Amino acid sequence: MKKKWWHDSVVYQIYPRSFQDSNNDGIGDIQGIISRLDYLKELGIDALWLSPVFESPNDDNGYDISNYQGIMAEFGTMADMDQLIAQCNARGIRLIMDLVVNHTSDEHPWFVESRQSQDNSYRDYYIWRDPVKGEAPNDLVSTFSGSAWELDQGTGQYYLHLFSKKQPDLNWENQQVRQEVWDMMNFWLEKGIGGFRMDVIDLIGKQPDLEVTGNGPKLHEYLQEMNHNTFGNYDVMTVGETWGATPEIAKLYSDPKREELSMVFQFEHIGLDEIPGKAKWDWQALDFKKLKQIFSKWQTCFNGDGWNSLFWNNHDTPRIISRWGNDSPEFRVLSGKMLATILHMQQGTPYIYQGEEIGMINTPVTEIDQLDDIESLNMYQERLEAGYSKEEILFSINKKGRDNARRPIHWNGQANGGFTEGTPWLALNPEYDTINVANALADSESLFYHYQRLIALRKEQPIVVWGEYQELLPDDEQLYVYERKLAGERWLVVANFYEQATVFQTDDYLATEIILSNYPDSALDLGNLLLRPYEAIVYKCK
Ligand code: TEU
Ligand code: CA
Repeated sequence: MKKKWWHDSVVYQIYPRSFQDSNNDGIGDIQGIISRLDYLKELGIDALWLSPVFESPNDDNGYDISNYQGIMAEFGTMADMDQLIAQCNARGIRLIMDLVVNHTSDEHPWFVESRQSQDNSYRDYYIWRDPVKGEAPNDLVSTFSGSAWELDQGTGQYYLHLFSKKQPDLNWENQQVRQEVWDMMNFWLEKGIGGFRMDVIDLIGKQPDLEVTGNGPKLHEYLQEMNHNTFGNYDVMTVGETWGATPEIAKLYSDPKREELSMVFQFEHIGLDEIPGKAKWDWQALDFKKLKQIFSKWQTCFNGDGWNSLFWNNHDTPRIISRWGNDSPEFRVLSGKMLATILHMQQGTPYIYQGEEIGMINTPVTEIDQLDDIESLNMYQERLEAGYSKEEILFSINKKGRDNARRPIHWNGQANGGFTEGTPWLALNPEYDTINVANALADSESLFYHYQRLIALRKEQPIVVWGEYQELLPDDEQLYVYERKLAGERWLVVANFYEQATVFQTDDYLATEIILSNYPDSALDLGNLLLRPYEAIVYKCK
């Protein structure tokens, strides 16, 4: 596989609304991000994935775009954006933009035109269907509750929206739509960005009349056309958000010979605490052995014909320490270091979501008006109407709601955690006085420096990027153990995923050095190793 810059890179995701406010309107913005680039440089990341900053009515906080070549006024101006790109590139940090082209906002001029009349020249930019027996054309449903079809009274037809009613799906079968997307992508590539994260890109091949949404028949044809008309002419990185990806499907996206994307986000591990066949809200405890199986499957499926992304968190998921670690004061950092170690020692491009590096945790709510996210608000109404109790619904939202990820970042222990001197658009997690960047930078044992070390190891040690992976003890209920091997060098990652102490022993490996641990005094003897709560150690072995 030809080496690319993103093979040994680490990407940091920023949700701009919640990162840093610079003008005290309580909303994060681009100048705020610029003011924090040196912090990100100190962490050691190589690329920044920026969630959407384009003009948007914010029905879905920027994932409903009304102008792809304009910057949302709350976030700043195009001059600010040009400055951010220049400031990133000056630091050797590539800027990855969020490409949201499965749908636009209903306030995008294309849709405003399209809904004017059935013979409007933009009509076919979107997916319009006649009512069937006076009802929606079929049973497709929206991720944000309810039917995926909305009746437009003006022209008497339904339009498709797999997300909110204000996010009409684009019609990718229309070559004019594809050309508009290529032109927009090239506008941003010519500005010197480092690539794209592609929002729900698995949906652009949809066949709505057949109720096919993900992995449609023309999906890869469109992606190859996109590659050849835009980013394929640049040394940039592309990552597709593909909820239904299996290893075989991931190879279709990321095999370099196919000239599509660099890699995809697969979500098999992310669904493990959901009751199979039910919604994300129907929670069950994590099946740890399944988590290991999924990691090992993805670590061993590519042989130069694809590439992994590695992530625990993003702006759609609850905070990983609360979800699968332990967010008590005693174990928050320890379990955070364990989770970071077992992910970052794997092969692939790791993604760190803002605040993950300082161990931010979930923010439980007691009332629905403490939330902002349309997905949670719509689900709340839908489940109330379906007879769920308020307690049941809030339990689900506190476990899995997206606002858990969107609380403003804690920079210090001052008012509003130094995020703003105004009123934050969304209340902060109350623990910002202890969990914050200033405290993390002042503490050599903080989670921040553990992430910094993991990022540095990926740069310094080819075994982390290219080493062969092999799992040990797959049936163990609490240990995750795997080997990385390259050119005679062998590393062993040994992690206790839980609070209960346990023992690991092997005579197949002789540890010669501890590369990294979340305890200052981990033992070297693998003949009879006691692992304390969440103890995670990386050994160099003979
Ligand atoms: O998310 C795709 C998506 O389906 C998620 O919304 C997911 O289903 C849900 O959050 C369960 O966790 C992408 C963006 O990441 C998300 O923020 C947008 O809301 C969505 O697409 C629509 O653009
Ligand atoms: Ca602001």
